[in-house]
Amino acid sequence: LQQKGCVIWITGLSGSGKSSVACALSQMLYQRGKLSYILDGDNVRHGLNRDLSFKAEDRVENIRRVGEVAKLFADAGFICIACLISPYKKDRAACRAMLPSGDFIEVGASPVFMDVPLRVCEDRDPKGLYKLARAGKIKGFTGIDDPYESPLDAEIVLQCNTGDCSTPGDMAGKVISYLEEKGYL
Ligand code: GGZ
Repeated sequence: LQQKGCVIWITGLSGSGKSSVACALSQMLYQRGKLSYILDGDNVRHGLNRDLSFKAEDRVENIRRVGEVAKLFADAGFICIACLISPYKKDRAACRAMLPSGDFIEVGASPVFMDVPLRVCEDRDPKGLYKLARAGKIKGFTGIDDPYESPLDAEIVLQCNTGDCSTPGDMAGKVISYLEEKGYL
């Protein structure tokens, strides 16, 4: 196997498009004959992390575990794509610190300015969760009554400030270019 592993960590609000970009990216890597694996918060929470809630300390543990698993995949030579809201800077930094420098690539899937992305995500509301959160039926929802700390140190920022966003494929293409530039592809 001639492949150098790394972790692509996609952070952003619910509905920001993390999973769609991860899927498009994984397909592009497959077409290039590269092994990748997606660790999606939403899926991992059904198995490995099903004991965890959305309160702050459980989010911390959720991110720590996924960081550790992502590291194992990277060690095995995979391009591991982790997509979690991962709202706290400190936890993303801890995951970054688990890997050799350069092997943790943080992708800000939502724009830097909080008020705009929230509106875009809320407009999309693919699962109706924002509506429930606004109605007080989900407590502690990221962006509504729980914080999201935008990354200031992201290697790649995929911006989507308006309803007229690039496609997940275009965004994934930017990640591919970055991986090429850095010698992972
Ligand atoms: C945020 C929540 C919450 C709360 C349920 N806050 O868009 P989705 O639905 O499919 O993805 C979200 C997912 C977030 O899980 P993560 O593991 O990525 O979160 S974290 O990194 O913060 O641990 C959302 C759904 O779970 N969801 N309740 N209160 N998102």
